[in-house]
Amino acid sequence: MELTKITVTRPSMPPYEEFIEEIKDLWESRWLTHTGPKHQELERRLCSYLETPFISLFSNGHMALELAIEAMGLSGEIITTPFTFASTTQAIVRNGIRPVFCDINPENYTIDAEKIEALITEKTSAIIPVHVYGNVCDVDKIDAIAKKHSLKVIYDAAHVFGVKINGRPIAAYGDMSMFSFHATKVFHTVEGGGVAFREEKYRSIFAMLRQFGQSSEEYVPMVGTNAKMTEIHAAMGLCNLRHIDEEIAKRGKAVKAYRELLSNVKGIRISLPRQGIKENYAYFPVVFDGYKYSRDEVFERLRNSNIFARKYFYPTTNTFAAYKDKFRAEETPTAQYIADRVLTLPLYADLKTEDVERICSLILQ
Ligand code: T4K
Repeated sequence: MELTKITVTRPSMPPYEEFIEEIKDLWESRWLTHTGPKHQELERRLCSYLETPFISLFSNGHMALELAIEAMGLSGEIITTPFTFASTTQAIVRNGIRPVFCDINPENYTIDAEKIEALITEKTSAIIPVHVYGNVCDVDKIDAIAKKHSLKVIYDAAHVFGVKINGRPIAAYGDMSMFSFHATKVFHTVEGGGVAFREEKYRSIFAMLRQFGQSSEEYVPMVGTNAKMTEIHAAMGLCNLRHIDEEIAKRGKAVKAYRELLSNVKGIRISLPRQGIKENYAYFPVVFDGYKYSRDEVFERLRNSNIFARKYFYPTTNTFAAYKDKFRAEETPTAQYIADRVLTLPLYADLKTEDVERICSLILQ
């Protein structure tokens, strides 16, 4: 008998009938894209859920980040980390800006805030830290550094939808926060993304940048692109948002089971939230450091049982072939160390406790 395939993640889906009901009126209105009523409603609902004054929606998280960098007029150098998905670094480089890589801290794999100041030069315009896996950055320290050196901060918040720090929403930190609404994320619109911000002027700038730089049919004051969210995607978001709290709770149940089974195992490190964090259980990374099997051995063993964990985030972005000879990976040793040892285990709302137990017993046996 073939074992059921378990992948690192599996999208949450609203009830089929609910989605059909949500998109029904599009057959009447024939208004399918270009900031239509569903897009606008999703914006309003997300502002309320994420407790942010403004959010602009885009075709995906990557375009959201690229355009956030552009909208803020950043240039020169941006301090960031290489322990992330390709998108973060690519968004900086595609804006013609040099990423300056700061190492990560070994506890929760976010930027090591103690190492930021040494990397600041007269060319530095911003910091783009990544709240990786749902773990939050040292936001207070980053805020203090940014203020001291007059730098902008855009958080790559792709993994932290709904997270709070001591009751304060994650989007309240930095100048902007980019969220990914990709199918594999805690909250999704199939493909999609958003930037949360507090300065109203960016609303119209984002509206132009994502629609060919146009502000009206006959006036094109900016060089823009096409990065709009369609009404069908917004409809998926409206449905998913109604169920988000139960989906996060279901993920939490799987994480609890993992934590119980994998805590206190010699050579296995799991990350636990800092105090006061309301988690969203986005990913479950495990670091094999001195364990009886290497990360790659565990990866293979799971794969042989039809379980597809992922090496998020290996390799680090500063070693990508696209940037050959441009960066020195030795400058971010902790990122290299973790990237060589980390495995992200399957995690999604429908993951059964029996499956978590099976995965853990394959790792532990
Ligand atoms: N910043 C950070 C820190 C990010 O992690 C990401 C995206 C971004 C920025 C950019 O945001 P977006 O532009 O993507 O909105 C996946 C996702 O595509 C990507 O969104 C995500 N991060 C990244 C961490 O994971 P891949 O290349 O691993 O995707 P893929 O196709 O291998 O899918 C992973 C697993 O998900 C599959 O094994 C099966 C499952 N899956 C996937 C898809 C697409 C499904 O069950 N259904 C599906 O439709 O990047």
